[in-house]
Amino acid sequence: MVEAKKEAAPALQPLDPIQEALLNEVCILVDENDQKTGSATKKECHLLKNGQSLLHRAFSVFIFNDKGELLLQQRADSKITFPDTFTNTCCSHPLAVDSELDENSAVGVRRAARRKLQQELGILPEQVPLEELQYITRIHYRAPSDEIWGEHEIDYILFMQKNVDLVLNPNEVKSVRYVSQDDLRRMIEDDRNGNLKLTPWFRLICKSQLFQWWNNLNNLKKFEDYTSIHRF
Ligand code: DMA
Ligand code: MN
Repeated sequence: MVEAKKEAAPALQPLDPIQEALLNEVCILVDENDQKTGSATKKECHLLKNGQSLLHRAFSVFIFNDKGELLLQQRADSKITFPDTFTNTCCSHPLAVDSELDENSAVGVRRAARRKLQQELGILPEQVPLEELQYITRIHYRAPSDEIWGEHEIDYILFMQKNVDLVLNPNEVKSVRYVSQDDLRRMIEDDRNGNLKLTPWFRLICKSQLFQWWNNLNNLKKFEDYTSIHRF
């Protein structure tokens, strides 16, 4: 009897089907100076090869309410990278389409942020006028998520202070909370003690300039820096 040929072991863990479909999005590849070099799928951008993944453009949004509290999200368990971790309001990638490639005043990145604020948190675009999303600066960092997936990004930091209405997308977001600076300091301590997990980029931003920016929500212009890319 001929034995049936054994199928090769699947390379990847079963993925959430909605998140797996989103791996076909096309992201923007950049060099270390954030100059566009091409494009690649979200999957290609986040699959580690020899512990490295392709450098691509991303954004991190920080929304504050009128009390000056920061809106955090806990990522859903279905997220392929960094599930169940606490992080800033919303993160994702501008796509390689004309509207989101537009580098004029980082408008492409801000359009992408408005798109994802709606898709993840149900914030209507009317509540996110592009001119209110304040672009501060860029950071360059890398972080593995597990042995298969990881991040390697030039990340645009965007701030907005506004009371927004939320309708959570459970495939993206497990929970949200508004935190004061003291609340966040306690969470940073809990992350250190292993009682909860922050995402690596949020950890880096907390450690570097977040609190300084946070203390100057009405006066952020002086921190705008569109020439440097802060490397971590
Ligand atoms: C990617 O965020 C962007 C940063 C800054 C880490 P993400 O994993 O939440 O992206 P997406 O929501 O598109 O999966
Ligand atoms: Mn990424």
